[in-house]
Amino acid sequence: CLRHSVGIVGAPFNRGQPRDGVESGPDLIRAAGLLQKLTQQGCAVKDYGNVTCDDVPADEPFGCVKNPRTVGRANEQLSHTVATVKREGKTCVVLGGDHSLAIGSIHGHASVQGQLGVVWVDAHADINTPLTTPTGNIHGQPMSYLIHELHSKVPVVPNFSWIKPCVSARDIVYIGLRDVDLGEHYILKHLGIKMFSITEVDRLGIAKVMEETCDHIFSQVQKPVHLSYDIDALDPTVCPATGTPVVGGLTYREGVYITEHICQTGLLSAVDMVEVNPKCGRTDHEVKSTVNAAVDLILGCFGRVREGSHPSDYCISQP
Ligand code: B3U
Ligand code: MN
Ligand code: MN
Repeated sequence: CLRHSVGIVGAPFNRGQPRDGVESGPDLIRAAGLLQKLTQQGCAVKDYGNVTCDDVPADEPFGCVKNPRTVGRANEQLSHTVATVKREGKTCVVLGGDHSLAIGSIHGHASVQGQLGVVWVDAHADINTPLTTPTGNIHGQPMSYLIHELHSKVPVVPNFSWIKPCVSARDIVYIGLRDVDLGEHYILKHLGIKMFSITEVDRLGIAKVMEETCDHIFSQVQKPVHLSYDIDALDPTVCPATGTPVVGGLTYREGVYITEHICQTGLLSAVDMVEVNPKCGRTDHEVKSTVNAAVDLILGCFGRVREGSHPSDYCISQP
């Protein structure tokens, strides 16, 4: 049995989208007992604290891209922190914050590990370029800055010049998509990116989806996996406290199954858990349900199994 060594990084980024509240994600997920629960299930856990996301003054839009300098600077810091966690030999967990943090998280991860497989679990593809984005929100764009094949299509945004594309289109798998923009759909099809929209989850079942996900990611060589998990992939009945909920999402069970299956590969190297926004919950129950799901998804990444588990030295007492 593997003893996971886990490094937690908080990234309270909120400038990749317009809503307040998502910056509380890291501390809420910690307050729900994440570190204690990971420790209880046998992980060695180190908390690296939060990466700050200070507003850069006079951060004028670049074209229609909003808050470019603030988001660019914060991600540069995050990239360095994630690289430190990876150099120290731990599986990195980045707690968001909005999904723009995937820029720094994946960049920092790849800077140490080289070629990665990326599993992106989300209602959205987050692959708009600065030129295709319908909203200007950078949380809808992170993948476009990271993919080699899109490099010539992406202009250099202020404070983004440190980014080097580090992921190949063939090493990406999407799961749970159900709200994809026109430009994004073109990019996904044009680059032949593997995707299991919620329709494929319905057709195949989550077990087959995960089998095929791993077949795809590991088809050439075994490589470290970066799991970028947007809580809005889950159905809003389970996870309503998020900025852009989309009906018809993954069930809690499908969501957890994804983490259990990736854990089983033994190649999980970094996880992002993003877009928990308490201010988008209408009741305390809605917020708790969302935060608890985020915690359970992370626990599933590190060996929690639903049938129960026992230490190898456990014996029941004799009468
Ligand atoms: N695709 C849209 C909407 C969106 C993306 N990610 C979220 N919403 N959470 C966009 O803004 O690019
Ligand atoms: Mn999303
Ligand atoms: Mn997302």
